[in-house]
Amino acid sequence: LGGFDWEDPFRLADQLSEDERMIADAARAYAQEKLQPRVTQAFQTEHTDPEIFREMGEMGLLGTTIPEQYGGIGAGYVTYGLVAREVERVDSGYRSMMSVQSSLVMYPIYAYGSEEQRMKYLPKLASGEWIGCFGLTEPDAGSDPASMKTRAVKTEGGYRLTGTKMWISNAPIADVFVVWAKSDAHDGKIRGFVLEKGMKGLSAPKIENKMSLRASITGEIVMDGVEVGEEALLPHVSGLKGPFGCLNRARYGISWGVMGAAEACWHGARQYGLDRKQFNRPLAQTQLFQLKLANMQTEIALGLQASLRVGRLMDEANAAPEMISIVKRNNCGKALEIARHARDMHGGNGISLEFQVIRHMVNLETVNTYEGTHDVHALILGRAQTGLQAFF
Ligand code: TGC
Ligand code: FAD
Repeated sequence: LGGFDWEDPFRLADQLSEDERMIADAARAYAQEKLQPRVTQAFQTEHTDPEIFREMGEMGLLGTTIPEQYGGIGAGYVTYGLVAREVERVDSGYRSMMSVQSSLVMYPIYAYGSEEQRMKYLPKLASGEWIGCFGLTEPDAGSDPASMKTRAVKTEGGYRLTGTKMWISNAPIADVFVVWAKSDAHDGKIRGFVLEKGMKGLSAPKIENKMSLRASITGEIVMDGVEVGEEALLPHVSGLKGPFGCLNRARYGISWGVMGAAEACWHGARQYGLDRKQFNRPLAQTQLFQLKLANMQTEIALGLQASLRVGRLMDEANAAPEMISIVKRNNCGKALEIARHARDMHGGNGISLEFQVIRHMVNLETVNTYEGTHDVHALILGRAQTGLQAFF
């Protein structure tokens, strides 16, 4: 029989390649040395430092799956997941900044864009010189993006876009906007457009006073008759499968990321229980405390194995969206539960930002909601096994 490492119960590390381990270690070192020291203040003051994109770009953490000729490092989806785990171990907001740039901006330009669009945008997005955002959600179209109101109307040289996107990560500091609109020139089908900061009629006001994901800036995208040329259209995709193709990747990354946040909470609770004595013994020596630690360890070990399996299938281009719904939904739900328990196990100290757990807890409320809520993913899975549509 082999040994048991409490931190890595199923020896996930042994299931990774040398390259995967190396990139994960580098991401961990960057996140712990450069992100961890500034996160509490960033969260407190609701400040997003655009420099973080440059730092991540330099480390090769943006668009990890994009081929080298466009500025990426041509790594696989398991590597992308491992990076998300390390960044979100510090803060879900930092992972959000990274995954929007990688999966929701670089991926659609790479997968659906023209060669000119790839060459123009991808290298600068990979280096972090340009910041990107992804506009799908609207004030009246969240879980049901098919009901979006944003329209692209054909003009002589291109299109005129009108509409408002809501809850958009990175938008107020973005240089590049991937937005989805119903296009009258394409039978009202949803099409993707790449807009640029400074275009007439385009603005991105910040949404203030979020109590969650405060280190990651969020805004609206207001398009008041934005005129673009034909070259702004993403030529190679039409319909909801365009944005969903991007969401598959981002949702998969989130499934790893939230396990990083959960690990941070678990490790914090364990250490707190070892350090703090009540009734003349460490809290960690009580049965209830150990039960909670065992539950955390079990859910995280299972969640990471599941994400690894889905990641391997993604690397073989053989994963189904429903598999991604399972890991996004379950890992987010479990991470949120773990963060709430860890907060409780820290007692009064648990509500202080100093002990980190409440920050993870409130962040995970967002992560459980965006990219398809916990319940919406249940409906996707319910439909897949009954053949019955329960959305409406
Ligand atoms: P439905 O009839 O199911 O599908 C319409 C068309 O889309 C295709 N499709 C997919 N293609 C690829 N991957 C997937 N996962 C796909 N899901 C659907 C489908 O095949 C069909 O194609 P076609 O060619 O037949 O037309 O559409 P519906 O309107 O019934 O959808 C219902 C539902 C609930 C599944 C869907 O709308 C949904 O998932 N809603 C959740 C919305 C969501 O996830 N929004 C995310 C916004 S972006 C964001 O939150 C970023 S936060 C990032 C950060 O900060 O980290
Ligand atoms: P709603 O769809 O109104 O849902 C409200 C509640 O109703 C939920 O509990 C939901 O599960 C439930 N519900 C909805 N439909 C059904 C149904 N048929 N049956 C049963 N229950 C149902 N979007 C982007 O496009 N780009 C981004 O970068 C982005 N970043 C975000 C960042 C943050 C901080 C946040 C909070 C959100 C972000 N979003 C982004 C938006 C996010 O994807 C949406 O909030 C999410 O899809 C849910 O939509 P909604 O908020 O309109 O909630």
